[in-house]
Amino acid sequence: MTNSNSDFEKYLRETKTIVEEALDFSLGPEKPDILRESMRYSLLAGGKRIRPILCLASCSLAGGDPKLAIPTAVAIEMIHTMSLIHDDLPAMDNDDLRRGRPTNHKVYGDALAILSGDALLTRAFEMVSLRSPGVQPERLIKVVGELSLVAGAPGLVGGQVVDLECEGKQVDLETLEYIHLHKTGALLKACVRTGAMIAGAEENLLDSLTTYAEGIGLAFQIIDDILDLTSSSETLGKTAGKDLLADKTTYPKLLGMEESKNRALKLVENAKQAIRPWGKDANHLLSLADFITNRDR
Ligand code: GRG
Repeated sequence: MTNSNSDFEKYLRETKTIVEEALDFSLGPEKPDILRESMRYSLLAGGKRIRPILCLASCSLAGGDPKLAIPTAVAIEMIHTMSLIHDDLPAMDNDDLRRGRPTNHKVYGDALAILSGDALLTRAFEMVSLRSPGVQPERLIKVVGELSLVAGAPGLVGGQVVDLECEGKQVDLETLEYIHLHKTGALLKACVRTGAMIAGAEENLLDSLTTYAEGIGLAFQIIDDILDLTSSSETLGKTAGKDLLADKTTYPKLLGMEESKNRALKLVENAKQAIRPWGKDANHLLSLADFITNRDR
């Protein structure tokens, strides 16, 4: 038996509330005040919170208490928010709108935006290593290791560099997938792997979650490319139509709209297949995979 829609919507709503409260609580002692304000401006700006929810759902699937994974879920949202702040900077993607409001550097200036991103990134590691009561230190070390790989050259930074290098060039499908598996997929993979690590998951589950995350990661990005073409800035909360303006290579550009949609559906189906052996314990992750392809923002 899979989740009914209303069960899943309830789960999503309740888990999002838990995440929002934990995020609000996570930033306190930062000084000076302007730094705290800038960090909070971006961290508490809304967003779907899909990454922390994936982390908590994965901890549950692995038989853990999701409460113990909350600091890790917060850490992941901090890393994600940092990457959005830096991505929006004039030296990167140069955007004015994020999560329905002016980007961090538009409000606080480039220097503070860079520093707030830096502070969120380091705070993320503090959340896991110093603010995760009740979790065995060996598990926390694994989580720190996973997050450090994902944030650095083997993950977000590496993907971003290849993306910047490809600007204005023709890009083939293999390079496009390299960029997205690193820029977007790596952090999604860390969400489910770290959630399971907090629960002390065995390698076979971590492997299946990795396969699941690689599928939803690429599907997530295909849908992102489609929404950039078909949705409005108002709905997305970020500038729509940017890929076309910047002449970026996207899935719809390389494969066409129909083929892109089919590819996303196939990727999500494969992703779901990887975790089906965990039966009804996998229900939330199965529904989250569908949520990624059905989303409108
Ligand atoms: C400095 C360690 C370090 C890394 C920064 C800037 C950068 C390297 C990487 C860019 C990563 C990036 C912005 C990828 C795009 C990922 C993506 C699809 C974001 C949108 O995610 P949603 O739709 O956004 O989940 P919300 O707002 O809902 O959270």
